Amino acid sequence: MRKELDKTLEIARKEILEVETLHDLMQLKSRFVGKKSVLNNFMKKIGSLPKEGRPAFGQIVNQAKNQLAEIISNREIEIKERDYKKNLQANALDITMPGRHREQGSLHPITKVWREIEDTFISMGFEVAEGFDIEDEFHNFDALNTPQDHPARDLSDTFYIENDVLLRTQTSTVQIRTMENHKPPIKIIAPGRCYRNDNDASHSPAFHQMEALVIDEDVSFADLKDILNIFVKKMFGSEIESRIRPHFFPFTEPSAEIDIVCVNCGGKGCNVCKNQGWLEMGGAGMVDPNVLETLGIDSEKYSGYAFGLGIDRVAMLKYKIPDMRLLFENDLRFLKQFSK
Ligand code: 2NM
Repeated sequence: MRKELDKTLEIARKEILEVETLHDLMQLKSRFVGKKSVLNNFMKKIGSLPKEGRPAFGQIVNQAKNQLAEIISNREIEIKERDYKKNLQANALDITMPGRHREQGSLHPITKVWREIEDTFISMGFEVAEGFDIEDEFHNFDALNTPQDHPARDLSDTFYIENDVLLRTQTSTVQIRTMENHKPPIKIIAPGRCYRNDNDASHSPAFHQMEALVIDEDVSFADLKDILNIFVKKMFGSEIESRIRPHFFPFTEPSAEIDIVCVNCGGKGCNVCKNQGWLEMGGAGMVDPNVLETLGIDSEKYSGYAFGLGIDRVAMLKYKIPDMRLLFENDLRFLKQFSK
């Protein structure tokens, strides 16, 4: 029986050391050291031995059982460690890889400049007025003292939807509606989208304007120059000079165009300002008495100034954007430069 036991132990050790999975190991465990195991069978057979040999053999079987149990538990630790390492390797995480991040959006440069201009005038006591993109000829032309044969009324300049229905060519329509509905004093800005049949590097068929209107007693051209000067310095910096040049608009008299010193060359002359040293930013003037009277405002008692700025043009000047079309292409490589 001793020989049989040794043989069994030898087989058990070999099988335990060769077993590869935890599952198979547990089967070996129950086969060799469990309740119905081979070693328990040896215990049961003790009775068939001569009496004096029984205790010694019992001890031997017990020792063998303990030994096997230890080998099994060592093998179990080995297998578990091996599986753990395998698992770590299979699911390895490279903590040096860049993380996945959410892209941060940003305001469009036109929106930024729009809000900045708006805030500047609000801080000087202006209210923001809004109107309609689709207008009639009275509010877009007639009330603005624009003659019937003025070229701006041409199909080639204005988008007509049908007879007497058109896309506004300037936001002056908003000032006209304000004068229709409110008595002076009036102090408003009218930001919004305008439409003209024009399309090149410095003109977009849908562009943005900010027009202002101030009407009160004793409003003078000096007040107009003052407010424009304050605006330019707030928008572009205190060192930036501006000037006004005589011009003509049907709705203002006298009229002027507003220039600022070229932000690119500082006035020396470059390709941005076409060697002029100055860049055009908008138009301005004293509201023509005809316009006031048409809207029932006493032009003997009241006077006013108005001006209009191209928001897109201001954005181009401020950010040195060479082509207006860049503002409307929505190319992320361009827009991302304004995310700060
Ligand atoms: C400009 C330039 C000069 C203007 C005039 C008026 C109104 F309604 F009062 F007559 N609104 N806007 C005006 C004057 C607009 O834009 C270049």
